[in-house]
Amino acid sequence: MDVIYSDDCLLHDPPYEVTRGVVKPYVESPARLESIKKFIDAHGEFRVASPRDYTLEPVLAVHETDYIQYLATIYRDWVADGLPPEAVTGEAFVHPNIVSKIGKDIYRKNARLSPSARVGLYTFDMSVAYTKDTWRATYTSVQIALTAGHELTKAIENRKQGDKVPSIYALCRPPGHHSTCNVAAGYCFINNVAVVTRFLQTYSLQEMEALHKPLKFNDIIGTGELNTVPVKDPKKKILIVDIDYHHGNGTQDIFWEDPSVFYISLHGCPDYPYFTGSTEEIGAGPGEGYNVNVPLNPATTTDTVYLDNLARVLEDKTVVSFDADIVICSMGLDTWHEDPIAGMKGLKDVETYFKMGKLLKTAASCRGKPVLFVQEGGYTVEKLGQLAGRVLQGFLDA
Ligand code: SP5
Ligand code: ZN
Repeated sequence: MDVIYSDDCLLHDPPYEVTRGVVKPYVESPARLESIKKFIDAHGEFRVASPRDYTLEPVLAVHETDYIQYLATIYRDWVADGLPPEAVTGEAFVHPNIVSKIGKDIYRKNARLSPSARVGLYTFDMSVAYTKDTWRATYTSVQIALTAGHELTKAIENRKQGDKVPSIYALCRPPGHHSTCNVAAGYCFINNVAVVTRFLQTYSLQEMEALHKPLKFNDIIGTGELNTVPVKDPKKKILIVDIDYHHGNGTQDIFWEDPSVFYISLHGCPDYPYFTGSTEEIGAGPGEGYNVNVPLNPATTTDTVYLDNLARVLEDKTVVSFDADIVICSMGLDTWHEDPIAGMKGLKDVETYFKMGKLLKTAASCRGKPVLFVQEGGYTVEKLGQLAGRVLQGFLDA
């Protein structure tokens, strides 16, 4: 299996976060990625390659231009304002009940006046911190997902009868599934899975070939307005299976009204991000019925309970009849019982991860379908290589 990876993802290294009133070392650390990379390097079935650059065009098909400008400039503006250079963090957040009467145009204009206000406009919580190199790592992270999307498309188009099912792993950080089109949340800035979903749906192989160039970090500071990109019709159906411990509120939000993307999430409940993730959330308009949440009680979820739920949802007839062209796995590894910020109490067997990978190949909704694995959360640093590796090996083995 090809694995797309870059050392530039290690550059994002905030000193701290605030969790429940306590200042702690930033949990989403570069060491996480190094642990996984070590496992990948030690196992012959994986081949590591570097990302290419697909520009910001596919990113702007998902995220608001203002938001991307913000990600690229906030650190500079914060420091220029005399604020602490260690990290940018939120102070006041734009709670809906504070601004409901004055309307979006006015509060957005007000927020432009200070960096702190901009952080509050575009950030959900206090586990988000921006440093000098956050934009660079974030840019690289999404280019890793896009490179993986391009490689997978090549493998799909060149697939001959008898060839094994195409699969690839985007080994990236920062993760993405909490970020919406204009909000950073839960260590996530750009929604890597959402961007590569749209890329796979709307770019032909020829367009992918024409777009890419050697990776050159796009420091868009000072280049003025970014172009907004025209909306293109989705030509492929994507099934997203989010196995991160946390609900992928961002991915759900982005595809809420979209019947071409089926979003499934298994997650601990009640827990962060708190306001989303119930079974009632099924999508809306044409997207109604294309969003399935499986909240699980972290205190009572065991290896068997987890696998039974994953199997059940992947065998569900609405998911099977959706008949996806491609499956994307939002691969969080924070379900592990020892995870410092998450974890299902009874999920204790590493072989459960092998079985998760296997299900992504054998379940009726996934059988024969190409799979793109994209790294999300997971914080038991020393264990992560093994957990990631077993998911991928479970897929390869089945
Ligand atoms: C990508 C990802 O996994 N993001 C997670 C962000 C979580 N940030 C808030 C952490 C809150 C810690 N809650 C402790 C609950 C213990 N059950
Ligand atoms: Zn998570």
